[in-house]
Amino acid sequence: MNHGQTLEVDANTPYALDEAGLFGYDFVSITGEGCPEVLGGAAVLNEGESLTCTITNDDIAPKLTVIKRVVNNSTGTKAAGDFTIFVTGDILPDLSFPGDENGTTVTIDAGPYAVGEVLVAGYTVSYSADCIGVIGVGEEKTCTVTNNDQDVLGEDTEDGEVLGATPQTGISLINLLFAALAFEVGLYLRRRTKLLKLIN
Ligand SMILES: [Ca+2]
Ligand SMILES: [Ca+2]
Repeated sequence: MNHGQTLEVDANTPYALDEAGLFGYDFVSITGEGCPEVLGGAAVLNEGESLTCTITNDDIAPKLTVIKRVVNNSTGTKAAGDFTIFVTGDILPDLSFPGDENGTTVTIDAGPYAVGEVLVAGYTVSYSADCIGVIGVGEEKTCTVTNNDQDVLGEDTEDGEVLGATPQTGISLINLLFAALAFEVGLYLRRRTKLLKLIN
């Protein structure tokens, strides 16, 4: 049965009250006089009696883990903590924290999100697939941000990397790119939501 529905039952017969698990939601309580207090608990009604029970669920905040990898196979000396990670989304205020090889887990709002970082001179950056996307209640995703130290110009490349021209340091540049990216994701989702509403 659905929300607000009334069901006719036989008198003096125990009926168990339960709900099918809804992904991303925790069971909180059943309230109402004469109602069982736990899922699966039974209620018995006399003739002519009626019973109203309220089941409360709570949405589970999505979790995002950001793993920071730094590859120093040229002459780089930076560690994970020398990089600053950003997480941005449709609703949540932007989060910012230092990188960690063991991963940093944050709870975020359901919806679109994107992970970025402040560019560090002399390092290239690459993001795994789940560093941008949409996350639902109860979901857990992992994003890996990998930095590789750039070979110094004029030196032999040991790992076939493309030599970077001038390494960028621009906090403002990355923020701009990042904001544009997050905006695009948000825009896409709002369009999709509208479309779904039209279809249904
Ligand atoms: Ca909640
Ligand atoms: Ca390298």
